[in-house]
Amino acid sequence: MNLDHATIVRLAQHLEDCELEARDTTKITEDYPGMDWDDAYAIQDEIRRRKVARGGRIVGLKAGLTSHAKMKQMGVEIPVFGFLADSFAVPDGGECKVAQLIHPKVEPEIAFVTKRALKGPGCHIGAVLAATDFVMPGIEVIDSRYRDFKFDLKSVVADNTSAVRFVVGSRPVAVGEVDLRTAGIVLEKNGEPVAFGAGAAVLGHPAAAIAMLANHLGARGEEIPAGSLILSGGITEAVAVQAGDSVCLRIQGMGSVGMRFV
Ligand code: OOG
Ligand code: MG
Repeated sequence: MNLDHATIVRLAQHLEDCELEARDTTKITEDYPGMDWDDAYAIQDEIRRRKVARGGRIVGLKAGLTSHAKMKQMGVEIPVFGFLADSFAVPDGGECKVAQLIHPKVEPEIAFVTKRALKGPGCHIGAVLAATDFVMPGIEVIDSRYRDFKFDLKSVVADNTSAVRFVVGSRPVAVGEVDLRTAGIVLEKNGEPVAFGAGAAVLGHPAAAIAMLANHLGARGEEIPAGSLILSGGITEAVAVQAGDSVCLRIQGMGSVGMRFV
């Protein structure tokens, strides 16, 4: 680690204030070019600690930048991991208030819910499928705190991988009932199809993103607890939304999920 504890606390407070006050900022690596991966995850952990200290609950985890479409859109090369807080959850068909956000975009994702803990190293797709209780369609709303969504990987990790809101479908599907590689997806905005893909866009199989998360946590002596909700990452490029828009994600064999922006 290259940053001292006081700097980590200050940067976490700064980024979380930007989230809560819906204002953007410059990339933190501009001021701290020597920041390393451990510093970046330590800042994210401090944001998580702040939310829990205020009575918030961590309700899930997320993988991001797990598809080539997303990596290309953001100009980066490896996946990143973050957390989902209770305050991020929107009910299926519910409203998301744009005034609380900076420049929201939506991503079509496959959500996993685990029935057993997953621990790396050595976690693989088979272990993930065996530990998965069910899967559901999910839409993640991302809202990078960085101006114009311009970031590098360490800055985005510190910023809890742009997480801000999410919605998951209400019909759980057993993981054996659907081929998550070939399952087709359509993301609609205001009734128009705007992005298409299939589960395999995420690392060949979305369960591979969950295995990577378990291996990432394993290297830090942590695990994915049983009963976790995990977003496996955007299947297509993220789509910008504004007040008045409604979005719906349909996944073959898994039903649909939607939300409105007001
Ligand atoms: C980083 C978060 C990406 C995903 O699903 O790929 C992400 C960003 O693009 O702002 O959540
Ligand atoms: Mg995402």
